[in-house]
Amino acid sequence: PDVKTVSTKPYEGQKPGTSGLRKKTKTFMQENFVENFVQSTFDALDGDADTTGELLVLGGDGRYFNKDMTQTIIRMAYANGVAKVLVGQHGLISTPAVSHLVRSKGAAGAFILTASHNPAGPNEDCGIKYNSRNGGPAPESVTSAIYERTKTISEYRIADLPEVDLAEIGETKFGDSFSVEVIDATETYAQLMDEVFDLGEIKDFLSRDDFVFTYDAMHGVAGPFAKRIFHEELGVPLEQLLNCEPLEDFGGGHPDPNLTYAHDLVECMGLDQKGMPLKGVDPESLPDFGAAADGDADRNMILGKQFFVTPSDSLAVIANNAECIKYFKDGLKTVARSMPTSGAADRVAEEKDMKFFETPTGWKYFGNLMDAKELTGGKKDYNPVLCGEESFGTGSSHIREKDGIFAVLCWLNILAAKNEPSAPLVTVEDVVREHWDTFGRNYYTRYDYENVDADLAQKVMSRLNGIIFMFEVSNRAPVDIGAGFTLANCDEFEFHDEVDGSVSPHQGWRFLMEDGSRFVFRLSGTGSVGATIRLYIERYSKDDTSQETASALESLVQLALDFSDLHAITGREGPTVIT
Ligand code: VG1
Ligand code: CO
Repeated sequence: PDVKTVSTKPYEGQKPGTSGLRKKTKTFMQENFVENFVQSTFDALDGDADTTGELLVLGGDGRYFNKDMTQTIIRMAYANGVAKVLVGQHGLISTPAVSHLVRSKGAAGAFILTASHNPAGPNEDCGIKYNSRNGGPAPESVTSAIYERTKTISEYRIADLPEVDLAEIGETKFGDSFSVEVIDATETYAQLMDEVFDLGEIKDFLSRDDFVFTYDAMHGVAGPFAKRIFHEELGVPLEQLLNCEPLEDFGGGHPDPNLTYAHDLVECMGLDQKGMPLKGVDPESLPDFGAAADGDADRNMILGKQFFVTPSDSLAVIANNAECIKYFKDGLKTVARSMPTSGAADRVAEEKDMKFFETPTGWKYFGNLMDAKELTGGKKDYNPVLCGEESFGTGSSHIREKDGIFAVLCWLNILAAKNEPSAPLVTVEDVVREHWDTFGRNYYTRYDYENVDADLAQKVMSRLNGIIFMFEVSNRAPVDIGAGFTLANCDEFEFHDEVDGSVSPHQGWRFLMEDGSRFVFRLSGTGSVGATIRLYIERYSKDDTSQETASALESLVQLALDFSDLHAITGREGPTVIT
């Protein structure tokens, strides 16, 4: 096939955010927009990251415009000297499965076509993310190099390849030195899950007649993976697996597994959108376990019968019960969470003498820990790491991305271990309440203010900077700020990576109280329009663990709003979404 060089002009704003480049689909559909970003990526990858003569993995969440981007990237991969592209059937591969394929097939890297939890379609979002040789999101050094390149790009290379039939499994050669193989990605992922979990034990547990499991794939890429694992491997009837047909617009939905956007599942589990039990439903008629995924299947939401598990609690419970899971059977020794995630896991780590790390938001920071020799002690035996984020992300060192189905299997495995065949069912709620009884409870909520005018968001942040400055000049003396809270510390979170020495400043404004309560503000790095302000609120109680979250946090929320003057500055009356 002929390779041609096409001249182009830079687009502004091709800066990868928390998890790749995300923009409106219409922006992606502009002439050369995708080509510019892909060529800039190939250009930026040098040294060990160079893809020449190597294997590249290519997959996505099945959203609108992905098929076109898939063909474009294949043609550009050829033109840039890649030896082979491994692509998912219909272009579909979940983010965790891409991560595993890169690692297990020895690929140089991967392009993942997803805007994750953002809606899809001509008027919604698209995304491209590059993952490195370790299977994880490219580190900041690489994403910055890509961005720098997008600012000066003047040409890209593309080959005249015929369209690859993405429906047909198999390998097609083009010329002597390039091929494209279309694969069913559920196969290797199912093998991985079989290595990580005792699927037989989970299957036995699922066959109990007093336990009903349901899963909502929200029309994202999780569907085929859910069918493969939960139905084929574990025997869950297909009618209990909801929305498992990937659709280009996710059925018009917002594929974000939280109480607001996964409303069908939430209602089916007998909950309202605050995570409180719906009145007037017969609990007997409800499933015992419900879970949902986001568009690219790396997020998870865990629900019991009329019971919502916060992602932060989920991480802590898994950490505390890790030895039930085959992959952690030799003992889990390292736990990490993102900064805004609640401190529930910290208590488990402390109690069980595990190493503990706090990283900025986004999965790329966990990869370094997982690959660090210091953590593995340089030994052959791998020291597994469990990681989590408050944003419905849970995962471990079995791959280098968060993994929605992995989290669900962790829970099922824990329940399998805690239940005796003929004894009454130990439920999700029982497990969490027992956890709170032992460790206390970190009440937690997140308020999102989406699509705020960027200048107004900046005003809020300036105000927060002002408060932090005042605190500094008063020699960081603790201040009584009302409602029984004393401000003990406030700062902008700056991450110093112990592994590679890199520093990531400006990772969120933290206000820490003397009693361990806190509120945190951050600007989202995954939105496609305006600014999204996130407000994270947490309060710990050792003994009082049975309050409603909203009332337990009411005064702290009010303090955070007063501090930031968020509503007056932005003209909002409340958040767009509460999780
Ligand atoms: C959000 C979440 C973050 C997560 C990221 C990618 O980022 O807060 O925890 O890692 O999305 O998740 P931000 O910058 O918008 O807060 V995914 O599943 O969208 O790739
Ligand atoms: Co995602």
